[in-house]
Amino acid sequence: MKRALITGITGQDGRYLSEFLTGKGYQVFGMIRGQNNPKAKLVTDENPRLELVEGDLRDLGSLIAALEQVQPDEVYNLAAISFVQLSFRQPELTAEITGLGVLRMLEAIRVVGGMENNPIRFYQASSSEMFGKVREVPQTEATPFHPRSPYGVAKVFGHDLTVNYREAYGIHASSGILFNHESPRRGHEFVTRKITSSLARIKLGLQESISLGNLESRRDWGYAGDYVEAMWLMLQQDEPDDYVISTGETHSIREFLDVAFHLAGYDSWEPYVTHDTRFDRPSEVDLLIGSAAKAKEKLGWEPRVNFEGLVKMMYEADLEAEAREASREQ
Ligand code: NDP
Ligand code: GDR
Repeated sequence: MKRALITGITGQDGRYLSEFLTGKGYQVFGMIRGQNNPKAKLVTDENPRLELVEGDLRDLGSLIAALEQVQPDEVYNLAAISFVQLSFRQPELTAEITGLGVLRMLEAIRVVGGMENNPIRFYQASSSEMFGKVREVPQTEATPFHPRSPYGVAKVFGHDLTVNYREAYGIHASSGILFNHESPRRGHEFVTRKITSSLARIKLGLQESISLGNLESRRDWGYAGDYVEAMWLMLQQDEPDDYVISTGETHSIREFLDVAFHLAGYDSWEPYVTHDTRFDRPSEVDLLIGSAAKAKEKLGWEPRVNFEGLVKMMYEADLEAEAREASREQ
């Protein structure tokens, strides 16, 4: 039975990946931080075969201890400060966790696995935010980076380091350059989930409007359940490498609103959306659209859920959850 360690187990991707790997027959360990983390119960209720180990990306000793305890075949490093807007307010913490955290995990693997023929395979959660002010359209593995936030800068550091540890120490380290991926498990701070959960509440008469920032930026949005399979596929290859994972379609926030409000039976979203400058960013990523041609060719990976299917899945899940919550409160 293969053994996998996932950091960021309580996040959107950690939850899907743990279920995916358990389904493949893995023994899965999730790294959990803090004392009495309330999300521990959520993830073990969801996946009763998941085991938890303590650790924090800010603490090298805790990473070494986790690796010694788990003895993993594969490590998926998903933990991060992942909210771009927060990274402008807490840039040092973002660099510490999203950037230096990768260094600590790679060092832990180097130390625990030994320098030569290190058997631990490593996945780094890199991001399309690294492309930032995009140098070409669509973005591929060869597109130069121009990050536009402290988060993007920290991810470039983690990505470059992953490549360096592969080249310097022969570690089977791969970097997945994943474009935005969403789901009913997406955090409420991200724009897609903020829209679908607010819309569900508007539909149920529990809320009047949504305050948003920039509606013009364009993202290549896929479904998280599809994307975790790509992470696993990367670690099954003989050679480690970097792969863009995306749908190849781009949509603005306005288009997301169009589809969501139409699904909910509204002619227009405009009466329900207000602009709040607090959600604008000091520098923005205007356009993202990826080419996953390499992943298709080498990994045989393709997304299954399209944009409309994704919006529908998220809105319907939120409508059900909000209705359940409202009836419980009555
Ligand atoms: P989430 O924000 O949902 O999850 C982040 C996870 O990181 C949480 O489990 C959190 O744990 C954990 N974490 C934060 N700080 C630490 C720390 N100091 N030590 C250990 N764990 C910590 O992210 P997603 O699941 O959406 O994304 C997973 C990864 O993929 C992230 O690295 C993200 O940057 C990257 N990514 C995501 C994309 C997306 O569209 N979702 C696209 C491209 C890249 P806790 O619950 O304790 O706070
Ligand atoms: P992003 O996702 O920054 O692409 O990072 P987010 O959903 O936060 O923003 C997408 C776009 O929507 C605009 N926007 C708003 N965003 C939020 N969060 N809240 C608002 O009210 C709002 N109004 C407009 C933003 O300005 C932006 O242009 C996500 C994260 O998961 C990263 O960790 C990951 O690396 C990238 O996707 C790929």
